[in-house]
Amino acid sequence: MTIRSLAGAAAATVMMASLAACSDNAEEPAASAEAQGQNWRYAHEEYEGDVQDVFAHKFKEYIEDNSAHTLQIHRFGELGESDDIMELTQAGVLQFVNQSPGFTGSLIPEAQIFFIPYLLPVESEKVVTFFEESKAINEMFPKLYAEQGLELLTMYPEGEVVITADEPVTSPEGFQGKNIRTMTNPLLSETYQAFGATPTPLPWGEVYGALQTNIIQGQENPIFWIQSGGLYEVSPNLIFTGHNQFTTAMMANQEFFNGLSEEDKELVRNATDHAFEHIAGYVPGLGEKMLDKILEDSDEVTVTRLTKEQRQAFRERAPQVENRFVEMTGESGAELLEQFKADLEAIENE
Ligand code: 6CS
Repeated sequence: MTIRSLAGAAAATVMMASLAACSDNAEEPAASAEAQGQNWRYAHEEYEGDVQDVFAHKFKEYIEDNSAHTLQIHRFGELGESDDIMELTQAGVLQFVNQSPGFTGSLIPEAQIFFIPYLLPVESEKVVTFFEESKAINEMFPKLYAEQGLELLTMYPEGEVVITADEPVTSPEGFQGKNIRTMTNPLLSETYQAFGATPTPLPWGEVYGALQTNIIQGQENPIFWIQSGGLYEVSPNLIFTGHNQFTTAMMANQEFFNGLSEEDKELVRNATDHAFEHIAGYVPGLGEKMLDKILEDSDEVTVTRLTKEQRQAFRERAPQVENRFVEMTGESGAELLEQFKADLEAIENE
């Protein structure tokens, strides 16, 4: 553990104790608490104005405009890393959490389905329809999250995933010998191994420093995050491989959710729909806008869009990752994958 992550963990522990002390009002009689409104806590993984923050504020807006409840939003770093905010939610200290499957994959192996390359389309509009209509997302995933004490409220896209590296890479051979940072789930490591690189799982807080000190030579993320986190400053070669969409998920502590009145459950579901609809219009085109900002800001940045032939060399390596997904998740993963593909086909045919 680095000094930085130790400090983060210590801060999260202190925060956890003080949040637990603040949640004493949970013992108030339900009727009076509801009339007065409760203060709910919601943590996400990003910075001010980023996609998860926009989602959280739309959710808050709906809750506060339509009830006496208030919502306190905690951004990245306030309560530690992504794993810390998940732990706090499972412990009931936080009521809501936005955690990406990139980190949930170690808790719910099936969530790694989002890391089979070339499975999800990269076009935002298509992907939004997929998240709205998919049975795998809306019917199968909630059961898997429930097994971990979580009420899955929604999953939504954040944009096409782009690789950044220390040089413009156009083939799996070009990734040889490069440590590419991945979020901490085993299947994403399989993807980068298949792509010719040396996968290096790291929590978010360590990525910028690891690029700056050349411990890693690249990473993957949507463009808005490459801009907002300043990753282009330390990893200036942007490579569009078309291999994925960044997916994230928003959920509640299930015990908390089940204890809500029917009216409040409806409020939470409506607030989720309100936020999702906003994001559905916000994310398409965001990558292009943020790319313009990056290019305005830096003379060093290069943009490589792989040709169809160049992509094919990466695409050919996807089946081995898919096979590993099924090996890791067994029957449950195989059923999910079948439904996922059927849902995608239905969107293609619309
Ligand atoms: O790469 C990461 O770890 C982060 N990427 C995004 C787009 N959101 C949160 C996550 O922690």
